[in-house]
Amino acid sequence: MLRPQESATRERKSLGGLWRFRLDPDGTGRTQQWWRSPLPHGRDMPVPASYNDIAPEPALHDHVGDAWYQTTVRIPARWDGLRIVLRFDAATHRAVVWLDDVQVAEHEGGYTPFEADVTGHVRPGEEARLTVVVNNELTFASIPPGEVLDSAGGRTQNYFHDFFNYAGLHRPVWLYTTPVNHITAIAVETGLDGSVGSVGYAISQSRATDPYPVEVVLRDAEGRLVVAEAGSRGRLVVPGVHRWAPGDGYLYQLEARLLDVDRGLIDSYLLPVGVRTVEVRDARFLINGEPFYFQGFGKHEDALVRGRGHDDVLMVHDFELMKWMGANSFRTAHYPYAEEVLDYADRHGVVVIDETAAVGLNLKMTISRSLSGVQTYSEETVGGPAQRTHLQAIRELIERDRNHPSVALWSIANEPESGLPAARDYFAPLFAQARELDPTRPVTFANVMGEGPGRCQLAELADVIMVNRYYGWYTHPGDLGGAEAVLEGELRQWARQHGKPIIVSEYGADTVPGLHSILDVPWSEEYQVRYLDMCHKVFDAIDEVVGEHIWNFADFATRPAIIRVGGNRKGLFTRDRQPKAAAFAVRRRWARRDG
Ligand code: BDP
Repeated sequence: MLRPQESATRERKSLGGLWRFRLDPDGTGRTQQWWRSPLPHGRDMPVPASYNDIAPEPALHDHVGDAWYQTTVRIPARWDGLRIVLRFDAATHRAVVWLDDVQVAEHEGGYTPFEADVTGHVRPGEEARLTVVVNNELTFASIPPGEVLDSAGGRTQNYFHDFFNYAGLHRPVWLYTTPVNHITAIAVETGLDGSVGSVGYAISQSRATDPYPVEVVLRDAEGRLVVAEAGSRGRLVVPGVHRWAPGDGYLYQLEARLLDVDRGLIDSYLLPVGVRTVEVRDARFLINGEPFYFQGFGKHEDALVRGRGHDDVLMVHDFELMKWMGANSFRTAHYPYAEEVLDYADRHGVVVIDETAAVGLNLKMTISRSLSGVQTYSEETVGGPAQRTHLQAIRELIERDRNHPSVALWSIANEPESGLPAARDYFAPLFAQARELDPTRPVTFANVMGEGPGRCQLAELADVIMVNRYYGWYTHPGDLGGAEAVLEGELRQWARQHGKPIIVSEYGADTVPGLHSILDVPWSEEYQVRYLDMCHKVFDAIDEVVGEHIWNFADFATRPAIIRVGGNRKGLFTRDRQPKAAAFAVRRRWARRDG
């Protein structure tokens, strides 16, 4: 699905702003057909943003169920004769959309876009009522999974992951145009042969029979023509290529053009292209044939007030802080991030591990009474319905992000229970699908503590061993010597058994800024520094370790838990982006590694 853009033949209009909003805890809106008239008792709600923290109301913060959004859209008269599309960059976790009285879209999954051709439902020069119902319930058919419970206090949402279940219209909403005959998809695949680069491309168009001629033009970053070819599939050759590389986000611009001999240009779409290769060879992760060491963070889309709402201001600030730290990469824990984030990573040469929202496929981790003793994988829990949603999530992630040079590795899940044979049955088709959709990138998942090298049934399916480890925090608190021995022993065992590159995708210690101790006292700033030093000493001793992603870039909101004090505090930055002592210590390490 191509993103809306301004080009010679396309226009877009943001629908961001204040929408009318109403919670619907009893689910009456669907039966009473609230989309048919102005939302009764609607209040103002900003889009994009999570709705949860906008007002100081427990009912809003902890809402479980449907929430309704409504706005009025005006269609410019000049759009007459064009194809008009309505697009949501995300609606968490599912949505149904109406224009006036007609349902135009429905989508499952909270972090990937969906759209509807609404040309037949609007009239240029007039306005229409746009209504969306967003539902935030997590069940065993959703990704991530969860269960809705009826408790004395009402309906509550239980889930098996740490971060708070923010919901709403988190990302931009667009109305955009394309010509009636238009380009529908572009896929590129880049290669290198010495100093010669190549850009394989495939362009699809709406007119399948008797298609229009296609022309593809590649320009360099200064806008100079590099090469042009005719045909909907082919390979552009780029002698003396300027590679996309970590720290050097050099982008060419590919223009796909649909042409007609009589009418000239029919449609044009512009796609930034970074020419680079990614490969796993033996125990190395190679970018452009050279070993790459991941240093950076697991992150979250998380901020005060706006929750998971996308915001360019915070995005640029976070990238600047990562640059200040000397980070060269991050993981989109634990869901696909806004596309603006990947664009930024492309332009700045930051490497991304791109993850689906499949987090918490692990009932061993639950404290829910209704699920104690219940198996993770079964027809009642993580089974066929979850697997179908998960396959769709992987498909939508790869279709959305495959053209981003920053994306180097797909992560199809975080910390699933992986020691059971049933895990292999559940995951084997998912790995197969990811590889079939994108043969150019390695595929992995984040392994959880306790499902180590002797037990894990999925490591064999992964190209890279990616592990989240908390020795010195969840085990061995205050005993960094003991933690070091176990961490080193385990990583060496992974290396011996699999001979694959290892990325430590999470390690960290909760820290309250201002708490100090000379002793090894968990939660103190000094303990976070010493804990990270201990981990780094181990990583540096093991050749197969090709990456370290600290958990987390910044403190973030979680569900209520007695192990959380005002959220998860493992950030090197506080939630309002102030550095803790460890930020300075790690910055010194990463500066040394670079030099
Ligand atoms: C890991 C999870 C991550 C948590 C982290 C923690 O992958 O989402 O936030 O632990 O406990 O298990 O801090």
